[in-house]
Amino acid sequence: MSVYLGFDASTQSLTATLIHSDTRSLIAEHSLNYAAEFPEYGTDHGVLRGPEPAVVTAPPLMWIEALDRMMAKLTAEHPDAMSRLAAISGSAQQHGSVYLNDRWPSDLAAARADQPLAGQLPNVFARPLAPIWMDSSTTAECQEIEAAVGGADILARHTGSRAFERFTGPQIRAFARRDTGGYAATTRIHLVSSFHASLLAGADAAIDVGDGSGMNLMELATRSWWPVALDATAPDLARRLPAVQPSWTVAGSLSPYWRQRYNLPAARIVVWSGDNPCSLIGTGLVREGQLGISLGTSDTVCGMMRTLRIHEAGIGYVSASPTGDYMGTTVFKNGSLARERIRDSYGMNWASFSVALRSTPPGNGGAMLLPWFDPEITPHVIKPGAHRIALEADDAAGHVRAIIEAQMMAMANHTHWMGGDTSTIYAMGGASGNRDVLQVMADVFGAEVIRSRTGNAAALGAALRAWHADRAASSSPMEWTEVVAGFTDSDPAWRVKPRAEAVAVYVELRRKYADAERQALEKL
Ligand code: XUL
Repeated sequence: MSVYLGFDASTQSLTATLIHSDTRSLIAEHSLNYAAEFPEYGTDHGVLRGPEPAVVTAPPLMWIEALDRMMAKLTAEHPDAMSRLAAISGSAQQHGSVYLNDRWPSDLAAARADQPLAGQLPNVFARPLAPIWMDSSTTAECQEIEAAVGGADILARHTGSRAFERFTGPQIRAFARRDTGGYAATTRIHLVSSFHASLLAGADAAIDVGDGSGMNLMELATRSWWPVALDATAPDLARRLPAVQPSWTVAGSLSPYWRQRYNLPAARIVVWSGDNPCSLIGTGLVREGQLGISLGTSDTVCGMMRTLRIHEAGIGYVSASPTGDYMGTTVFKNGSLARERIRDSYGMNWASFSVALRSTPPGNGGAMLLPWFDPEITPHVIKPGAHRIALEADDAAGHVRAIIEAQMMAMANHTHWMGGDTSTIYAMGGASGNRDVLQVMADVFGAEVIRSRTGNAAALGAALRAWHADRAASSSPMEWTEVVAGFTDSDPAWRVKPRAEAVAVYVELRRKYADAERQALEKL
């Protein structure tokens, strides 16, 4: 009986999903919330914001502690399953980068099993904090990189996207410029994903092509680092980056630290990937054209593509997918934190939030909100601010409907470029557990919305990737459709159909919303 473990190191929490491959069943799913479990790091929802609001980081030491605590929990609660672990992989928030110095390889390899790992790695960082995907402070670097490679369209054609503030290349350039000493001391730059995989393997793990696509550094056609982009980004970058490898690469086996500390077998460590590529697998979207919407810290719309389709003007981005194909992704930064902001500012909980949604009509009587509380990725908004249109400040229920309608309309309006079949939408992520939210999604898209049974698609996707890679490494490869079968079936109780009258309202309202967006952007 083989057991596979998938992690999801997301912005706000670390989740672990354990599966049995033989019985195609879920053994367990556990989550640790960073802010609640590790208050000593002082994060707010897992992130740190400095005096400059555009700068957003997270402490990598906290991630190490979380990995240790999760392993302790899993082995205490599921000793039998953990003793049969065949392979482990993971998913992580994309784009974030970890800067390590020359002590990293030796201190990691020498870690002793009788002491926690974080306490043994305080000196391996060339930069104590990791910039993450929510950072929007690198507009100048984006422009410089685009200019140096010959233009935004050329960068998009080669790497899958124009330069985005949160992408790793612009972030590396900003660090190399703002802290030349820190950059000089950096001998290795990992993504959040490859950093976690390295911790498990006890040595540098490769960056997978899926997460590597979110850096503005990898050439999609060859799936290797693009020297022109490396040169445009920072001096002597090639030697600081790990290799980039297919998503089913085995990076090594579980290091002695974990084996001895938790009495675990030498499970294969499969390279980690980004949360969006992993969610695609965990929702079973392995066929061309199926569109998935994840309602998480960020809201994202993803779909698998067999052939490359680039959005050169740069609304969304294209990456290599874990299946070996391509995937399109469009990201909306004001996701769950914006929903929570409305919930909290009107003293609601999720139950009263739902009541408010049900008590307001589709179209909200013409009241609208452009919910750019944080700088927005889609559309590109650097100067944050929410814009209310015919919406009274004290109208609590109106705000609830306005935020959900705005998020759904923005997603529907900005994702045409991905092509794809919008007659059925696969919903995932925390807020997909709210049927009233899914009803708005169904009505705005005019599509049936299906929710998969799994709570955490990214962690499940990581566990399934571990299984797929383990079989490939054992010379008995499986087709992706076979890997996901049974695990990613939709829940018949969670199929939400569009209502014709509401669909008609949104056909009109989506145009008005697009106009309102355009006007607001012109004034910024
Ligand atoms: C993707 C993106 C976010 C993060 C965090 O481009 O920035 O979805 O991966 O979830």
